[in-house]
Amino acid sequence: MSLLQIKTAEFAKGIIGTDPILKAPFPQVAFVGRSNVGKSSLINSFTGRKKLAQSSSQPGKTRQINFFLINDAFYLTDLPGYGFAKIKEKGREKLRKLILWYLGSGEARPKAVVHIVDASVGATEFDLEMIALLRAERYPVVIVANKADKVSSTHRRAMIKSISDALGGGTPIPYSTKTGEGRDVLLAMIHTILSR
Ligand SMILES: Nc1nc2c(ncn2[C@@H]2O[C@H](COP(=O)(O)OP(=O)(O)O)[C@@H](O)[C@H]2O)c(=O)[nH]1
Ligand SMILES: [Mg+2]
Repeated sequence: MSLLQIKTAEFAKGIIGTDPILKAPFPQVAFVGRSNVGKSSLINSFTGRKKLAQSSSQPGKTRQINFFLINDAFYLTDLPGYGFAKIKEKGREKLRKLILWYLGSGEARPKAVVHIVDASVGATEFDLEMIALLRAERYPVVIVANKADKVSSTHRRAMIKSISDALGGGTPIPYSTKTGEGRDVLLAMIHTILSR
């Protein structure tokens, strides 16, 4: 198993629409997930940088798509969390449009999408909507079941199967930003995707 080594990781830019960065000669790997699934924590864990993506106690705070340049070779893109009820209707619609534009317009076209779900909650209706979009757009998808530490070992298999069934196949990678479980598997998968 060949792992991706994260040598450098730096914030490049936050965008809210078309931008010259989309023409940069680097592939993008998008990270998407419902608000509060631990996406910021996961980006920090994955890159091995404590504060790269601010992990915030206020869900739904990210209103832009953040580009992080990794190893001067690819962009990790952090999309706004979706499905957060506390954002007023208008703001929510804006975020929705931003996500649809990024994933659906063909202008950005990430090479793969990492879809993060909460292992202790399972796939929600928002996750079903997201996976439908990702499949329709024919993205290679990596499903990550974060907060695996919250699921007891007796429930783990059932959790993995239920998420896999709900999202239409593919085995989710159990991940925990608290224990580091799953990091090597995700690093290997991203390595493979970027090598294609
Ligand atoms: N138990 C557990 N909690 C986590 C894990 N990852 C994130 N969290 C917690 O989930 C909450 C939301 O995390 P955050 O990274 O801000 O989520 P985001 O809204 O998706 O960016 C925080 O309280 C984190 O400490 C994990 O792997 N296990
Ligand atoms: Mg966040």
